Order: sequence, then C-alpha cells, then structure tokens
Amino acid sequence: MKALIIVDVQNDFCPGGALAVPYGDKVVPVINQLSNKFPLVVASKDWHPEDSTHFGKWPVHCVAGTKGAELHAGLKTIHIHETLLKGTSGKDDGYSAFEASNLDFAEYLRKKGVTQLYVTGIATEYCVKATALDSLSNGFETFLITDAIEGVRAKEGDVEAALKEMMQKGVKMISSSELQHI
Ligand code: VGL
Repeated sequence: MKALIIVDVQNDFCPGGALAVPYGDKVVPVINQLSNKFPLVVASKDWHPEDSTHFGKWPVHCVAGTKGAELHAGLKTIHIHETLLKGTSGKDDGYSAFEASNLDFAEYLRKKGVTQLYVTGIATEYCVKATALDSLSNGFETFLITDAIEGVRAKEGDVEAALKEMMQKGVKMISSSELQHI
C-alpha cells in the first residue's frame, strides 16, 4: 500500500512567510492533483515553541498556533488523514516527519499496511530530505516526487547535493505525471 506525505507546506515557508522558500507555493497545485490518488495522506507541520533553540540557526518561523504555522490556504486538506507536529520540544530541529511528537509515524504507517512512501513538500534540503532518509531507514520503499518539492537554496548546489544524496541512499525519483494513473 502507498501513502503520501506532505512535508511542511506552511505559510512561513511560502512567499511572504518568515522563512520563505522561493517558489514554495509552487508545490501546492501539484500536491492537490495527487492527494486523491493515494489511499493514505499525511501532512507534517513544523510546530515550534517561541523560544526554540532551533531559532539560533533560523529566523523565527512556524511558531505553534500562529498564522505562519498554518498550512498554505490553497492546499486541499480533505484527503489528509493525519497531521504530524514536529520540532515541538524547543530543543530539537524536528526536520523529519518521523520525529513528530504527536504520533509515531513509522508505527502508524506499518499498522496501516503501508510499504511505499511518496514524499512531497518543503524544503528539499532539510525537512524533505530528512523525512525521505528516515523513511528508508524505517524500511519503506521511498519515492520523491521531484516536481512536488522546493528548496531553500541558501547556497548554490545545495538542492542538487541533497537530491544526489537521497538517490545514492536509495530514494527513487518520480514525477507527478508518472503517478496520474496509479
Ligand atoms: C525547514 C529550515 C528550517 C524545512 C524547517 O521545513 O525544510 N527548513 N526549518
């Protein structure tokens, strides 16, 4: 069984947000086209306390309960079965959806009979990569939907390096058009 994870498609990672990813919102229509094709869809949210140590590395973003932490208003949520909250402790970065504090994501997927996880969202070099690599280490066949992700691009080459690392470790690359008839 297949599942789709939508990583951090939140206002603060989209243009106008506190940690805006260039073109972050471009993933929204692509994900909307895909979400009804999967029997199980889960979204993750960065959900930090105001005084998180994570803000030593990054501008303050996705503070729990704020507008910036809400999912992008254009994202279709009717197919989302669960929302994972991560980075909640104030001490952890919470890059991976598998670090969620409100649900053991790996166990949840196993109980539902999921064997393949398809990864989408923001941002390619951080939360998307961490989620895809944790998916592999938890034994799921892992796919990255390459036109449904966007990178921070703090430095040139970061996105390409992240894609290469994921591929070398066993993440399979697929485009949304290849998934139209699953
Ligand atoms: C993220 C940087 C800092 C992400 C989160 O969602 O990829 N990136 N916090």
